[in-house]
Amino acid sequence: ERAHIGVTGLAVMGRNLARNFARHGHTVAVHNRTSAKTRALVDEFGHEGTFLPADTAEEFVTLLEPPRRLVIMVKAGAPTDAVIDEFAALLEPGDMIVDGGNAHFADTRRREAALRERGIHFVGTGISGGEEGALLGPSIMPGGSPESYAALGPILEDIAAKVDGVPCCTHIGPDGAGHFVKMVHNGIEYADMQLIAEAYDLLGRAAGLRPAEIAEVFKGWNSGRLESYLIEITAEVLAHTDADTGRPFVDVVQDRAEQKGTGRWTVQTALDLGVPVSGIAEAVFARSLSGHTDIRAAGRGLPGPTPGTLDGEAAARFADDVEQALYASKIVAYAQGIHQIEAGSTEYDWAIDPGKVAEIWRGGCIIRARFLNRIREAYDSPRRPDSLLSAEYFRDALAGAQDAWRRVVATSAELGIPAPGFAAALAYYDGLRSPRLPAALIQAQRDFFGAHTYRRVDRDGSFHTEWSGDRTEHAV
Ligand code: NBP
Repeated sequence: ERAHIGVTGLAVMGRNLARNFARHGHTVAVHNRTSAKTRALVDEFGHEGTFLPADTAEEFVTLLEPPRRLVIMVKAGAPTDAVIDEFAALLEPGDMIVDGGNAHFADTRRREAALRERGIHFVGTGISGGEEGALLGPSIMPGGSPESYAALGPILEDIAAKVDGVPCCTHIGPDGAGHFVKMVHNGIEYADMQLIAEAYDLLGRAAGLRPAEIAEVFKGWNSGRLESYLIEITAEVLAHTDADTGRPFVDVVQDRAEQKGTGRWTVQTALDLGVPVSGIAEAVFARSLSGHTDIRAAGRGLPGPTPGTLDGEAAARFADDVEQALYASKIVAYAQGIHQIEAGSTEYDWAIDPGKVAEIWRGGCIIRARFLNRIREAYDSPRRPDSLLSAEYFRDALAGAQDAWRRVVATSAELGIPAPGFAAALAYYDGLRSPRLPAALIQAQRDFFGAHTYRRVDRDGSFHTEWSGDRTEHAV
C-alpha cells in the first residue's frame, strides 16, 4: 500500500495536519527528523486512520504514490531549505512539494523557481488556524502551478474548514501568491487585534467598565455584524478570573505584546509596493511600543490631560459608539490589506481574486468573521470596486458609523487614551474622501529644495520654479 500524501515535520502543526488527512480517509506517510515523534504519532493516533511511518527520507519517498505529494511542516527559514534540499534530491519530475510553514513569499518564489528547473512543483501554501485549525479544518492558501492544484486541490479541500459547504481553500495564484496572501492575512489579524484591544481600553478607561462588564459588551457584539472568532475569544478572555489572585485574568498579564514577524513582513512589503497599510503598521508599532519598557518608564511622568472619565449619559452611549468605531476601522484594515493583495498581484502577475480570498477566510482561520461575506459580495459584483470602501455596502456602513467613529477618536484624544488604530483608520478614510490633499504643498516644497518639479492643475506637463532666482516657471 502506498500513501496519497506524506507529511514531514511532526511538531504540533504537522502532526495535526497528518491526523486531519487520515481522518478524511487518506493514507498518510509520516516522517520527522527525530523519529521518536513519528512513532509517538502512530502509537497515539494510529486508530484514527492509516499512517505509514518512515524513519528515513528515502523510505518516506518510496511510501508515496507517484506523482508524489509531500507536505513539509518544519520551522520556516533555513530548516525549510535544508528539508527541501534533502527531498528534492529524491524526487522525480512531476512530484509536488507543499511548504505549509510560514515562509516569506520571496523565499517561496526563489524555491519555486529553483525546483521548477528540475520539473518539481513547489507549492508554497499558507495555512491559518493554528494547532486546532490544522486538526479540525484550517483555511488553506496554496500558491504554485495550476497543474499542481489539479492534483492537490481535492485533498486540501477535503481537510479545509467548510462554510456553507464551501471549502476554505482555493488556488490563490502562481509561485509565492499563497504565502503572500497568508502574510497579509496575518497583517490584518494584527490590525483586528489592535482595534479590539483599543475598544477594550477605551471601554475600561473612558467609560469605567470592569473587564467582566466589557466581556458582556463583546458578547453582545458577537451576535451582531462584528461576529467573529477574535471578538468571541476576547469575550472569553475578559470574563476569565485568575485562579491565583481572584483578579480579572487580563489584569495579571504583563502589558507587552510579542510578535513572530509576519505583521512586520506585511508592512515592509507594503512599503516596497507603495501601499498605505497604516492600520496594520499602527498595530505592529503598538506592539513594538508596548515592549519598550525603558522608554515607557521614561514616558510615564509626561503630562497628560486632567484625568477623568465620561459622565453617566456619555458613558452609556459610548459602548455603542465604540462598536461603530471598531466596525468602521475594521473595514479600513481589510480595505488596506486587499489593496496590498491587489498591488502584489499586479507586481508579480498573480491574478488574485480578492473575493475568493475573502471567501476562504470565512472559516478555519484566526480572522474568520461574518462580514467577510460582504467583502466577497463586493468583489463578486460586476463592477469590481477600486477600493473596498467604495463598494455600496461598505460605503453605507461607513456613512452610518462615521459620527460615532469621530466621537470615539476625539474622546480618546481628549482623555489621553491612545487609539492609534482607530485614529489611523479614520485619517485614511478622510484622506480618501478629501478632494484636495496637502500633498500639493509637499510637492511644492520638494521643488523648492530639490528641483523635483511639479504638475499643475490647469495644464499638462512638468514644471519647475526658479525659487532661488526670479521665481519664473519653466516647463521641463
Ligand atoms: P516548529 O516551527 O516548531 O518546527 C518544528 C519542526 O521542525 C520539528 O518537526 C523539527 O524536527 C523540524 N525541524 C527543525 Br526545527 N529543523 C529541522 C531540520 N534542519 N531538518 C528537519 N527538520 C527540522 O513547528 P510548528 O509549530 O508545528 O510549525 C510548523 C510550521 O508551520 C512553521 O513554519 C510555522 O511557522 C507554521 N505555522 C505554525 C502555526 C502555529 O500555530 N504553530 C500556524 C500556522 C503555520 P525535530 O522534531 O527533529 O526537531
